[in-house]
Amino acid sequence: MLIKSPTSSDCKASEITPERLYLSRRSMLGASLAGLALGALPRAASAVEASRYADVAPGAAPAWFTDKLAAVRWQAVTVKDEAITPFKDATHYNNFYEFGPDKGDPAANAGALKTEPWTLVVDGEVAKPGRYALEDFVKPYQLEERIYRLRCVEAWSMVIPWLGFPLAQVLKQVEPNSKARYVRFETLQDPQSMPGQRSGFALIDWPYVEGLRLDEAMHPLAILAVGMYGRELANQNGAPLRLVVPWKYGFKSIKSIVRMSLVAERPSTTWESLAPTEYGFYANVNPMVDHPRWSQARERRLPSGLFSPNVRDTLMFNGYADEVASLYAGLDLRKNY
Ligand SMILES: Nc1nc2c(c(=O)[nH]1)N[C@H]1C(S)=C(S)[C@@H](COP(=O)(O)O)O[C@H]1N2
Ligand SMILES: [Mo]
Repeated sequence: MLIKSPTSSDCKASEITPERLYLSRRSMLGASLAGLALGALPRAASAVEASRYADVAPGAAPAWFTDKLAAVRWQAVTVKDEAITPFKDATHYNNFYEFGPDKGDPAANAGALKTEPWTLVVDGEVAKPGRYALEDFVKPYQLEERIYRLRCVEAWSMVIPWLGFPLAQVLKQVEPNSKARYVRFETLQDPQSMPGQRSGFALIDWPYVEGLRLDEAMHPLAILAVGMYGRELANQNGAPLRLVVPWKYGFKSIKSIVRMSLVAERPSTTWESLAPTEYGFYANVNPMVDHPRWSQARERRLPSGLFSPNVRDTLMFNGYADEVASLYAGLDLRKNY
């Protein structure tokens, strides 16, 4: 398939999937259709844009998740005057290359991902490294609902109500030492359940890796999410644990994390190492710095169709400039894209 380049001032080329340019297209073997992995829907959520929260009944959630739901801080952070993206769009228009290159592939294939049991390793330059069962890892933290914009580098966006807790709380707990300057995150590697990790997509050096500077990781807006729309994360959205960094392009928000390492050197990350002139380590949302092949000035807010386009201006740091701009004082954002 040819990848079209959009003209600079609109986002009409809704078919562009630029991150895929580096991947060969092969038909998916072993793809299986499966339902969503969903948790219990809390009553509290029904007061908030109820119709957009879910259009399918939740499945049975594990006990640890149901317990956590009882004490959620709803709408701890919200987006004013911007509608939440319908659940259906947020769970059926995804990038999760482990499950295939097309937007519908994650929903179709991620049912095979086994999220229970799940083990998370925290290691590297910390006083308290650990290997946790997921339910033990999340035990100390209160879940907050964070309604954030998500802006993909491909110029589409959503507004998603996540359930998670600040990454900073975890970092404080594990006590980074004086050598720790970055956090490196790694996604599960399991070619058995992840068809994208089998031979057809050899260009990505699995597992998917992302990273943040330690001060970015400590920022209160950076969260680890275990849920969305008042329920468990759907597999295609990165169950059972993912990063959400709302002021950065979506590819920084790594899914289905199995390892977090505090490191001294800036980690080599998946998209940056595939195409360093197109995808930087920082990847801060910036309408003034275009991608080499398209403008970043505007975005398509989902749902957005050919006949009902929903295009809006992209905001500096995705609308979180007041909160995060100081992290980048003195940094040339044109060079450090
Ligand atoms: N492991 C992994 N994490 C990933 C990706 C991926 O392919 N693999 N895609 C990223 C990209 S490009 C985006 S835009 C977001 C999409 O998150 P969503 O599907 O929950 O909206 O996930 C990010 N996290
Ligand atoms: Mo993305």
